[in-house]
Amino acid sequence: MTSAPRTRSSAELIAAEEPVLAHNYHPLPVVVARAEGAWVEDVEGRKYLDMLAGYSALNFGHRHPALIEAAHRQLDRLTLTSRAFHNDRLAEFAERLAALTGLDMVLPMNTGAEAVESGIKVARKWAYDVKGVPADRATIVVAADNFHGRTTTIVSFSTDDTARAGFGPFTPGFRVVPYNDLAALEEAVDETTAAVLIEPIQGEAGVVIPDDGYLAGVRELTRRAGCLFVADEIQSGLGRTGRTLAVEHESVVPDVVLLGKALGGGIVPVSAVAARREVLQVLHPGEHGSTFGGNPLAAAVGTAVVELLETGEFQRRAAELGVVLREGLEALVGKGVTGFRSRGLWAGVDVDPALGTGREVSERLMREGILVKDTHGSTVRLAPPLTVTADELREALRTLEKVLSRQV
Ligand code: IF1
Repeated sequence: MTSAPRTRSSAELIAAEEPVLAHNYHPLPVVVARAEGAWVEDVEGRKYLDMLAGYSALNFGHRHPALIEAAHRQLDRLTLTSRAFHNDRLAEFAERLAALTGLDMVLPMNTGAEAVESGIKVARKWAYDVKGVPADRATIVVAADNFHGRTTTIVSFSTDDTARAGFGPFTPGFRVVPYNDLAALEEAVDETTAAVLIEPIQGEAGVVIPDDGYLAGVRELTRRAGCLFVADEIQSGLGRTGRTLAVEHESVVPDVVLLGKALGGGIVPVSAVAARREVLQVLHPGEHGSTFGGNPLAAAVGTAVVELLETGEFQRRAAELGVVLREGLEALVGKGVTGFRSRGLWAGVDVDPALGTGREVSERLMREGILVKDTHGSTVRLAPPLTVTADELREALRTLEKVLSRQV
């Protein structure tokens, strides 16, 4: 009889990764073994409050019962057909996701980057087939400090050298303008412009929230210029900011919305392009696709996610608890926090560099049982599951205060 596999310790597992796992990350030294709700547990049984939530892929917490149930039910029936055939889950997913976003059609993909790439391809094809831009001349305007994923085309328009260096040659056809600058955007848009692609709030840049009126300005400018407004809501969407989509804070409806992360409930990769009919109907059979895009397991979980969002409960929780988060952070300004930006349950917190880098603060918080991730420099991102309680939020803020006052 084979003996039960020996459970290796956290330290042994971290060491075991080193020779065999690509070093494209520098994770905090914690090895998660199980999780539920807003809490994770490491190999040794230590518990941590997860204030990162998979960079907003775990908006409904770890293993939300309704999502796990939907996944188990589908696992016992059908997991993959490819799109060579129909499956009995995809129509409902597309119907309910379109209704949730207020758009007409859906293109199901898997990762966020695939949704972004698909959005770029569809915007370009719309420019040629509908707008009449000469072949191969379409341009797309993006914002400096953007983050839209890691593919070669996407890093082609990144302004972060770490994300670009060593991956050229790059895809042409992109123009970069400063974020939150309508005049610069106006300058960059011309008759070749297929779309303006922006994050309604810039996540990796440190939760950068544009001035009130910026999103409405982008909407008006793109309408006037006859190009598409493509909103990347992969991190900002699905309840995170207190609304279903972050663009709703300015009552703006883009032509195209890109979704991912939480759309898969933290269980399977699910992403999508949701768009006006005029845009997505430029795609004809054989022109785009994906082996797993729209698979029945993803569609079943995605539908369960949409169902959770249809009630508005998670959006209300993010808005209400966002007040607790904001008030808690306001109380820390001058006590190690030099500034912060927050909307709903999402905050970028700038820590006094004299107290340490974002990474050092994250490590101190980890030792105190709180998991967060730094972005750049001394900014720490807070994005707990939307299921977090007010008490858990206050505990995290108290721990942040303790860490910043160097009591630990
Ligand atoms: C990692 C942060 C990074 C995104 C937006 C598309 C994508 C993302 C607005 C691509 C992904 C993830 C990638 C992940 C860490 C996280 C992230 F911004 F959220 F913090 F890297 F910058 N649009 N963001 O935020 O989606 O292909 O990853 O599914 O570890 O790289 P993806």
